[in-house]
Amino acid sequence: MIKKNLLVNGISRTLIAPPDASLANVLREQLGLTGTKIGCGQAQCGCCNVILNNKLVRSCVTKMSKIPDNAAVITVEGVGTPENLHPVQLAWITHGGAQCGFCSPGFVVSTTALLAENPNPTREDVRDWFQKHRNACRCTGYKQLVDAVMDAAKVMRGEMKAEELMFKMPEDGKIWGGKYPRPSAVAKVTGTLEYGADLGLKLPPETLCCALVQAQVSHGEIKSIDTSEAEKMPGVVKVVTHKDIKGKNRITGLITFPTNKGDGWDRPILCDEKVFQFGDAIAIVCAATQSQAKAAAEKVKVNMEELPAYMSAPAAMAEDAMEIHPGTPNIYYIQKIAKGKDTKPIFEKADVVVEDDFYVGRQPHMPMEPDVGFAYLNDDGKLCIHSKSIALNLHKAMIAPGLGVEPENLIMVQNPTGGTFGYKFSPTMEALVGAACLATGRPVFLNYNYFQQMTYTGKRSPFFVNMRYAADKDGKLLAMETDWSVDHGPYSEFGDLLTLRGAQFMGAGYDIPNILGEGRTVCTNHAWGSAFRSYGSPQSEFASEVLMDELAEKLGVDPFELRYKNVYREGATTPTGQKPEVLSLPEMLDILRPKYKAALEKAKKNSDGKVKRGVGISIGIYGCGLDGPDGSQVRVELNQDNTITVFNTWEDHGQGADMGTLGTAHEALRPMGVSPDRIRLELNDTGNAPDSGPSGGSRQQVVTGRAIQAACELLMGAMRKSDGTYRSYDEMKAENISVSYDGKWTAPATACDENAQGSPFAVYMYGVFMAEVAVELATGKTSVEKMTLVADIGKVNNRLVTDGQLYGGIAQGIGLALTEDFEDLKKHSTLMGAGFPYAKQVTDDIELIYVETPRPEGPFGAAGAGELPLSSPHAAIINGINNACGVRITRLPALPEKVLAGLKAK
Ligand code: MCN
Ligand code: FES
Ligand code: FES
Repeated sequence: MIKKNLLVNGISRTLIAPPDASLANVLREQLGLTGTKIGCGQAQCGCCNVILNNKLVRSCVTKMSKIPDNAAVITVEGVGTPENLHPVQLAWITHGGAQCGFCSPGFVVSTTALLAENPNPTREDVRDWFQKHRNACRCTGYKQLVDAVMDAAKVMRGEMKAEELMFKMPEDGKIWGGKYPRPSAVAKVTGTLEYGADLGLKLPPETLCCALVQAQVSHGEIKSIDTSEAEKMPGVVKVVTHKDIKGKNRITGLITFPTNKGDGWDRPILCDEKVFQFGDAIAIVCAATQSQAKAAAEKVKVNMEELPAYMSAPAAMAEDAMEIHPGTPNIYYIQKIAKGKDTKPIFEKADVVVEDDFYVGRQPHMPMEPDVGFAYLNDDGKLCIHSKSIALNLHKAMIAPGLGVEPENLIMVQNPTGGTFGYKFSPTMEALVGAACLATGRPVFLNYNYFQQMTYTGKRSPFFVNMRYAADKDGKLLAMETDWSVDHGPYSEFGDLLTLRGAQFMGAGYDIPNILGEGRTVCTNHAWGSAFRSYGSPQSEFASEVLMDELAEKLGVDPFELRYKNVYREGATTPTGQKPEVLSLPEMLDILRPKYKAALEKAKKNSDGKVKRGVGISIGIYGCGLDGPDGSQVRVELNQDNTITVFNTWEDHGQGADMGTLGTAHEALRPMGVSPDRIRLELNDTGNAPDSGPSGGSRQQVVTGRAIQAACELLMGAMRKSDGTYRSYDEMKAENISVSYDGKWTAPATACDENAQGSPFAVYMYGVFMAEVAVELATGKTSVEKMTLVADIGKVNNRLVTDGQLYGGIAQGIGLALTEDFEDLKKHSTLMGAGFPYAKQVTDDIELIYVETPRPEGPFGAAGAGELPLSSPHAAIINGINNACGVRITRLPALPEKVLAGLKAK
């Protein structure tokens, strides 16, 4: 131990700590300053930024022994407080800089250090600073962050008053469609919002810390598990194995498709007979401290016979491949699509045919907050699990039988969450902490490190696609044929549904009268497939949007005009034979056309022997909802103080469930004139909220939005008096009228049949992406210089939120196109190794153009927003590369060496 005196936020502190303890841990655990977050723990994200003796440092790698005595430390708590916000924090709120907010304290501290050094930075200075200091944000695409820094700097230089930065309530009291800051923003930018790891530190003293014993191979048969040595280690209370689990010890994938050859009971909570992928959990050590649990986990001996690992769909589909789950074929689900006439004669006679193979890989989600959660038994003996779940009721059904708990005795709660981007549509550690809590009878806490986050959570499932288009000589699409294989990793949950997405979104946006195709879900030993934002459409639309450019090239026409000719118009149907609910694509393309022409000219003018510039277009479409009659339920209650509480499970990844709920409820209650501060939110606790379904499939604004609207209308109806005024709480009680109302809504949609025909979504999102790229001829390096998105997401609830959704999704599209991958278990297991896009990889020049076509089924005309921006921006970038230098990339990511090889081959 060493003794250090530190001046923390101006207060003198004496600290006794191990010399190798990190400053981040000491601040959080010993001083309770949990505003300093730990993301990567590896100096790659800046979530842990503090200012140490006037210098910005990453406190996760700053050892106590290296800190000079009497050093001055400033954490986010020292920058400003909720009552006394620093201009940087205020600007962050006003510009929508905090989505999940997990990166916000680090950025706020980083910006404070920047402005102390350079009070008048340019936008590029700001971006350079964030790049240099590795401040990473996965939600925002950085643009709103730079906007915030520029305004904060103005305030600090005295060129703008802080009041000018504050949100002003419009005179008509309407916040729908405006920029009202999200309710959680103040807590996020001041570091006072408590995420799972922060809450974990504040659990009662009897709480046990968990450490996992995990598979070090990708496929193997377990011969024995010896826990005897580990049990004797200091502080260990129990080593939990499959033998301690009272239920089926399986997470059910809730298979709903009758033709699925698996039964869905394929994912062990703790492995018993086999391990199916690297990192699979085999045992959980529960001990008094984290370090004791980790030390003991090292002592668990697992005798394993390694089996051949099938690390891709083609490998697992090979004739001689063994069944990964014995008794279930590796190809366990087939999805066909058949629309219109037989395509064979059409292809034979067509004027033009194009065909190509495409691959979109295993994109990692890379949220800033690694997976975390805890469990305890409440006073009623119910098991309560708090996690990052974005599918609370679904997870309850998926894990209860495996744990041996009745669903009514299981309560699921979502902690404030630092981003998921879909990986939390699958349960991760929920069943593990549940099992550990039941086995020990004590509260338990589990926090993954970033290596575990990367290697032992689900990933985007790679698609191997072959696609053909037939067209007439004028470019009218006549038919499409598709064949796709989905590498879904070892666990089946939602793999069939994802394969169906291939049928629904390949060719989406175009009126293709005749389609024939087949997709298959393949079990492999690589990372299990979980939802990732836009679920299936980035894989599907990459193929159909790049092939569209190949068709234009063969026809010798402009790819923009070829799209214009074929997009949905009156009489058109989607690939599933559905009539689109609105027809805004021609209008959207008309808006973009002059910008496209100007961009092409600019690209040509600015190309030379060293750098070639080009422009690419893509159409992006995604549905809002779960297939078919997706439903949601919400409760509203009038409180004694005449405020109104909304109860729902609109889980918040960071997208803004709080603002979504508030904005929708406020608009619904506007006839009564309730101000936003009188609407309270009780979100994401299955113990007190009805089931609003998961936050997947960009469904909540539409489906839960409609349920909020319904509940508010019921309450208002009950409160309305004959003279048009409204009853107070006391009046309601006096007249014995209920103050609590459940609103429900079910989408008027029909699930697809075995040929993928149906009307699966009542509402869709539509987008047109334009990428302006530059390719360096000597290296093959591509940079995206500008992105434009014309988006029709219906009427907008909150512009700060939707701007943030669109910017952030585009940034992930840039990553998907150029750098991101999770193929190599070693190389790709860190943020930097997996190609995480930092500030300088994401262009600062992103233009958003909204076409707000009201949706007949959306609440106040809204569609969803979350997934549109990642549906096909990568296809526009890849098309831009071809336009720039004639290299067609069909396997992502377009790393410099791939582009260079293409240039050399020409
Ligand atoms: N919204 C709006 N006006 C509209 C449509 C939406 O203001 N016309 C707002 C909503 O109020 C909500 C947000 O935009 O705050 C997204 O709404 P919606 O599209 O309905 O999506 P969900 O709320 O169901 O959120 C899920 C969606 C998905 S599926 C993923 S994955 C995702 C995403 O949103 N992951 C995210 N956005 C994310 N954003 C962040 N920061 N982090 C993630 O992990
Ligand atoms: Fe410290 Fe990521 S840089 S947590
Ligand atoms: Fe930056 Fe979520 S707001 S990571």
